[in-house]
Amino acid sequence: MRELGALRRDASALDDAGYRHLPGLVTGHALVKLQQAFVDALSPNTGDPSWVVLQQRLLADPRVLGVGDAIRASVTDWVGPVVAHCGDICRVAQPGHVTRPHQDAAYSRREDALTVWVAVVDVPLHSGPLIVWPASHRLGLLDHGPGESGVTDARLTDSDWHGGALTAGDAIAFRALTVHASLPNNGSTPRLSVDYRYWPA
Ligand SMILES: O=C(O)CCC(=O)C(=O)O
Repeated sequence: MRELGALRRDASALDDAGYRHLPGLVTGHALVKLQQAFVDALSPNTGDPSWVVLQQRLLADPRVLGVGDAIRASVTDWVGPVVAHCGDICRVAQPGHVTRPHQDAAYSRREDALTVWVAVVDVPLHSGPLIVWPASHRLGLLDHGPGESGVTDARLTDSDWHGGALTAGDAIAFRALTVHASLPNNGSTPRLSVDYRYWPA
């Protein structure tokens, strides 16, 4: 695996590589409030929430919505006007979790969408950061297996993945056709993140 970092930070990366690495995209009060929203939603006082309940709590939370709205301004600079909150997901990836390689367009059917995945906590390699297959958006929509089994394309085994440890507030923006996955969370704590999704306006 090669580092995301220095390679793909420039604005043209979304077209060339299908992703853009955005260290420190969310900082200061906005980051603290986003983290607190997760703490509140996961508080033992409110019970162990199911996936649906967690999404209902967090996706209606102004601290989560506010970050997505702020990122929309940047996304508009990169790709033109977009609509925010088009299928956002707040993730609590428990120890043992791994996300199989997939393209979001296989599920959303929106090849023109853009995702901005934000680390809510520090994500060292052993906690399962997001990784991307660079330039895979140029391959078109690939075959996906049933359920969440992901991409079945044989080229996957030879692909050169980009990824690395992330700090809270770091983000990766990627196109809906860019194949992405996560490393396994081999840590002892949940890996928290939000994927904000944007569609052309
Ligand atoms: O956070 C993950 O493990 C997966 C994220 C993802 O698939 C996405 O943002 O589309």
